Amino acid sequence: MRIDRIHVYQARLPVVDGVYRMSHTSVEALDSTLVEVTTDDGLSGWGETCPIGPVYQPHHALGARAGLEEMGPGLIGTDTSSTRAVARRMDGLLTGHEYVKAAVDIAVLDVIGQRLGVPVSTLLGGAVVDSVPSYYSVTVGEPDESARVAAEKVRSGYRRIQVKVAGRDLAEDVETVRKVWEAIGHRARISIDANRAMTVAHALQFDRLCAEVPFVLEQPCNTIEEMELLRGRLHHPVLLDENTVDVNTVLRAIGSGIADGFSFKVTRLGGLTKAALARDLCALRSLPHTCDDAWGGDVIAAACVHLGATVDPRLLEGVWIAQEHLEGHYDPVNPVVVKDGHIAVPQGPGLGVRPDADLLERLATYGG
Ligand code: 0XW
Ligand code: MG
Repeated sequence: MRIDRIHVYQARLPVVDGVYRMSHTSVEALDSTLVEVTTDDGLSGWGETCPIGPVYQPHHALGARAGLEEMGPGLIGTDTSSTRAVARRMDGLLTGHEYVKAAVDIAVLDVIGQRLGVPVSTLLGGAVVDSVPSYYSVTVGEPDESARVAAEKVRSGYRRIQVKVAGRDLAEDVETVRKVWEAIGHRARISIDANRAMTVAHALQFDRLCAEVPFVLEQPCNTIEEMELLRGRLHHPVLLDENTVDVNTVLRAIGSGIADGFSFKVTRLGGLTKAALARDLCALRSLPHTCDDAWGGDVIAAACVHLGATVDPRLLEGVWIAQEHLEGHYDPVNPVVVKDGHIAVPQGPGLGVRPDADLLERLATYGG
């Protein structure tokens, strides 16, 4: 039951449907890091961490690999019967860098699930659904085009549309929001995501100019202090995304009431074990949230879906995965896909997906 080897792999993931534009940064290809943790009882489990470039949040692909290099040798011999014990071991080897530790946490849960013959969702408290709603993210674009894409995605089954704004003229953002609303109306819920690019003054103006459109405003400003300044001054509910840098910050945000919900990233919070804690804190205050990650393939997608399946459906804003922007799968046999705006919870023990290692580039091995 002890870790005897850790393999680190890289996957290059081009964005197949064009550039994915956000207020601060655009991405054309992603660099994903996968870990395969093998144990001395003959099992192996997979984890993944894929920052969406080096600018979205203080995570980057090279940092993920450096963190694994720092911890890898010291993790050999660690007992995998408890994710909390593995977390303590990782904290003894490297402070912080939750997005790196997340990949190991997910891989260890995959191992435990296989050992016990249960899906990861069972280890996280138990699935309450067998498929989770996803949402579509419309990148920063020209107003008519954003409205066209939003309408098309609603027709295909999505019941939540996220629209990226900011980093350009306020007037164009306002026009985009109005056109999306005209195009989809109440057929889907709308999130407007500024990805940290608005000043407080800009967010207040934007909020007033779009007062007639029902949406949640996601991470308008850069810092949590700026977000605090918005409290009580907006027509629209507010979600925190990039500011939720760890579970402690989520706890603080819930305690101070600065957000009406969250856009969680599993790797940013430190993996599934910690994201499940954030889920439970949200449940105590009836706060809605997503179960996403920044980017990545089947492994992180499966992890997000397992977590999403354990959330009270009333509080689940959706599970975003990158699949619609990717070509191919690490696991061509049991790929994680969005169908009619929903994602089936993977069956089988552990994560329920198994990458074909031949499709990945092996970068390093620790142990053995
Ligand atoms: C829609 N996402 C989950 C995908 C990109 O990583 C950005 C992100 C977000 O909500 O900011
Ligand atoms: Mg966001």
